[in-house]
Amino acid sequence: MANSSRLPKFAMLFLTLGVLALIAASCPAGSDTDSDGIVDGDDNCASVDSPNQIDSDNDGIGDACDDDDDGDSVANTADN
Ligand SMILES: [Ca+2]
Ligand SMILES: [Ca+2]
Ligand SMILES: [Ca+2]
Repeated sequence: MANSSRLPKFAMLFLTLGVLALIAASCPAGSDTDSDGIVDGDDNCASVDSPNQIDSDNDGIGDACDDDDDGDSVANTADN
C-alpha cells in the first residue's frame, strides 16, 4: 500500500523537475553566452569568459570587455 502510493509522487516529482528544467533551458533571460556561470543579464561582459566580474572603474563594463578598464581615458593598449 505504502509503496504503491509513493511511486506516483516520485514520478510526479521527476515530471515537475523535467518541466522546470525545460522552461529554464528555453528561457532567453537565463542564457549564458560565454558559459562563465553568469547569465547574460547579470554578466558585465556577456561575450567573454569572466566569472570574477571584475570592473576596476565601476562603469558597468567588466575589465574583460572594457577598452579602458581604469577609467583614465587612456586605452589599455596605450596605458602604463
Ligand atoms: Ca556569462
Ligand atoms: Ca562574462
Ligand atoms: Ca569597467
